[in-house]
Amino acid sequence: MSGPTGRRAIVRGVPSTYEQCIRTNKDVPIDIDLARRQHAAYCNALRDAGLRLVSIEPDDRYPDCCFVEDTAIVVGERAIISRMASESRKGEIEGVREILRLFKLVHDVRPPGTIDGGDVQVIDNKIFIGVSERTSTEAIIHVEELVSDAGYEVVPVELSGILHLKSAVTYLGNGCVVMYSGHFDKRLFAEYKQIHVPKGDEYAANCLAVNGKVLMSKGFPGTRNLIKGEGFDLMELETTEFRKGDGSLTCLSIIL
Ligand code: CIR
Repeated sequence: MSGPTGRRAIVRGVPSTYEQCIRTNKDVPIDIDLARRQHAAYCNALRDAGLRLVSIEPDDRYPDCCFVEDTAIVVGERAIISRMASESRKGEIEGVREILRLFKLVHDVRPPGTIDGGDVQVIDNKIFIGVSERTSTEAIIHVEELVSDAGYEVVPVELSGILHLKSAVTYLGNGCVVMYSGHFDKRLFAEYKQIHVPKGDEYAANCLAVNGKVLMSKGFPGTRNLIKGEGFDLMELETTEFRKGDGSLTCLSIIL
């Protein structure tokens, strides 16, 4: 099996202000204790996948801070700190920068570009980046400048009607992506085997693959069977409280 690998995962716990995070449906109550238990189970799954965890304390000033993926993009030996478009999330990067400096060569996205890590899907030497409400073409051009000398090719993906690229497509390894179409040009992923999630399972397209394991959200048997059918070693996790915050599995970590 060949696929994404990592030694460490940066994670950030659930702040007590989490219910005030940016979300589509503000009327649904969030159970913070349950969110914390789901986060703890996620951390255990990452450990089971062989990752050493680097935990950052949650910061109540930033209700979205558990969605640490958005704060940085890690490509090889470089870490690119996001310039986040969301005003309430901008301060999240400081705690993450300190940690990344210990392990990577750190760069900042230059203004006026904006980017969220959730828009970035690395597959081998290709970096697919969603052009979204959060991620601009200026930022994509800058990322390209920073990584092209290391042999990476950047592929912009125009998005419509979804938050992030990885809300709709993620890489599983072995040349397989899982996705739901309709929000981007799926021909950009023509070289990969495409697993299309059944209708109603859109949320399940966000899977986290690392070190030969695939973490997926519980409650989507159709998608689970399709992924299992390709021979992947699956771990299913409850993510109900993160879904209410418009987040999912990849959003909760940065893999190094
Ligand atoms: C936000 O809207 O920024 C958060 N409530 C959700 C971020 C999810 N992150 C991700 O998909 N990478």
